[in-house]
Amino acid sequence: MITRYTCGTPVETYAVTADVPEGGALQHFSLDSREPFTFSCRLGADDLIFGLGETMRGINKRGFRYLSFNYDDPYHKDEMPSMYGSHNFFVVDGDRTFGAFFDTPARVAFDMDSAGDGTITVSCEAPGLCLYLIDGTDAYNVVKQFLGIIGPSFLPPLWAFGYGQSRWGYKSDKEIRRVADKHRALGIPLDYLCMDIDYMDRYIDFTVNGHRFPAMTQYVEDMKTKGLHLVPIVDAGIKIEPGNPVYDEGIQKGYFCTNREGENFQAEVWPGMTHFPDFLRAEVREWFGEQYKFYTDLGLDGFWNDMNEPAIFSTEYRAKTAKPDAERGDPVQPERHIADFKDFFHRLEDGTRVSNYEVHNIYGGLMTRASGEGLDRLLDRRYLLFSRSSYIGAHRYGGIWTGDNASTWHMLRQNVYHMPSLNMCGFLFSGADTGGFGGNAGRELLLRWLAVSVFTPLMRNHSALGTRRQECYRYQNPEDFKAVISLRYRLLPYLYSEFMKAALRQDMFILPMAFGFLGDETARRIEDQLLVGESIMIAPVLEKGALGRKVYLPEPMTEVRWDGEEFRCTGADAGTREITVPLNEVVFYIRKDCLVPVAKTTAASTAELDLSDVELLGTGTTYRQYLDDGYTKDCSLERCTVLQKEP
Ligand code: MIG
Repeated sequence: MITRYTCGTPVETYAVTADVPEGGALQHFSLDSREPFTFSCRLGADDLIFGLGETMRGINKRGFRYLSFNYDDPYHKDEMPSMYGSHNFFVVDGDRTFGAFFDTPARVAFDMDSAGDGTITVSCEAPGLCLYLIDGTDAYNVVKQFLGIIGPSFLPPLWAFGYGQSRWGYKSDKEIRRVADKHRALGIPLDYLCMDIDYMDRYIDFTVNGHRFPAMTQYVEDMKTKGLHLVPIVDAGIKIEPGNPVYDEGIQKGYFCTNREGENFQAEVWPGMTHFPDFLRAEVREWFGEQYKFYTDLGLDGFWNDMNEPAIFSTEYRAKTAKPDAERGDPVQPERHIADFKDFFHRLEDGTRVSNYEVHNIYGGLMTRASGEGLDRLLDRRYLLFSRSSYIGAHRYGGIWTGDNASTWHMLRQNVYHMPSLNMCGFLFSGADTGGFGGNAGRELLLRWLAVSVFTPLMRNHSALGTRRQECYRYQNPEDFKAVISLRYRLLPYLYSEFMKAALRQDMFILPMAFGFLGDETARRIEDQLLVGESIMIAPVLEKGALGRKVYLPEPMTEVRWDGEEFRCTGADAGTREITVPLNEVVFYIRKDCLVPVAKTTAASTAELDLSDVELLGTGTTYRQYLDDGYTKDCSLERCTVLQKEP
């Protein structure tokens, strides 16, 4: 049961697509103050809290504070209050089981019992908000109801589930081609390569640097014949440069955000001084979406939206007004994180002006919507789109990646924690920078990270300028990397099918153990094992130097060991066991009475993969496989066929 509780005059966020009735008296929370709107609720001693999407720390969010205020901070540490996205939905699981979604584009602070006295406090700095409250039989049931009101997930093409290689610093078509050739020569599967900001002319969106990429159309075509897609980055800001048609038209039509004085807001980002498109208006979104024609005309069908929190290097207003943090007394967020957004204004559909500070968290998600809707008009096939910033609802238009993590064991673990939390908020197509963005990835870390990424929808190796080169072939024994990545391709008949079924049913793809084994107290608290689709449980090795790990099985399962060549299946009893996992192997589990279809051979790219030529692993008797050509927009559960295991 879902009800809505409206406070003040909320700004439209487009998160909820269903018509949810107003519920009368406030349930579960008490409203303690109206400025800011502050809600509190009491927890039972053993209650857990799930949700909050892209936030740091574990799957159970209890015991800490979090903040929704999209921000680009490349130093991810547990204490950082907010990341790139705002996902204001959580579920209390315990004495009472209910979900709450605080739908507001403004800053929201969540104190999830940081004092340890059993209190949740949520403060919303907005003149209005809608609070959606969901009652359900268990936490998973609550999440499914929530996913039901925010609309279905974006559906990427099959190739987007392949392995992708990316790096900030690839300078030319030749360099990217060399990277691709190396993968092909060593038999490391690969489906796409990302082009970071250096493909552009002076970091200007919707341009190509003609010296570095002299024949882009031909290049895109050539790569496609090798089964490779190119994925350009697109930044939010438009360079101030008269003569550039996108800039000129934006100025002429009044499509950019303004400052306090009503002039176009200026901020320094990669291209120098830029203006930001006012994505809060439909007309502006439509215009921005049309600009992707520049890329689709080149034959491109994958896109990567960045810097859309928006990230800003500097503004004059910040230089003039920002007080040192010590003088401000904002306990959760440094001044430099917020000053820019108070001199940055939007015009809403009805003509009202609001500062970005008040609607900050929906900006990036609306960029995704603008590009997704544009691409939908431009292309008759599915395309890849993922974004850095997001708000709930943006999952209908594209995926997200979790931004500038680092090559550390801690961030590998965080990737595992993020996946179910993002799924609870609708972001099924997501993943982290495999191997870590900042810092230097060692061989062991990259191999263990790949073994996790095999199971995340977005599987992309990405690293920052100036860090150690992170392509698999740079490390000793590249065949070990090939072995791990090949598992992804062998598993794609299952992973693709499970993703599509979850998306079409408005369900989760990656779940916490708690959701799969209701009533099992151990499973309820486990954070380093996950469920992937309905048949697989993973228990990845997340510790440096570890030969293996301890695994908890809530029920008897099939233990599957992949050694790069074949699958070895053995029965495993319920309970706790110790497993050894060499760096070039992956162990995963198939749930009781379940099946996993695996491809009979691996492939250099998804273009060569036959999803219907499968072998069935596990002890189940039937599996419902979703199958299509990998591109069609006409997706429905009717495309499922039932596979039977021969006795
Ligand atoms: O200020 O385009 O998160 O993936 O490589 C950094 C360069 C801008 C941030 C993205 C990262 C990308 C980088 N970008």
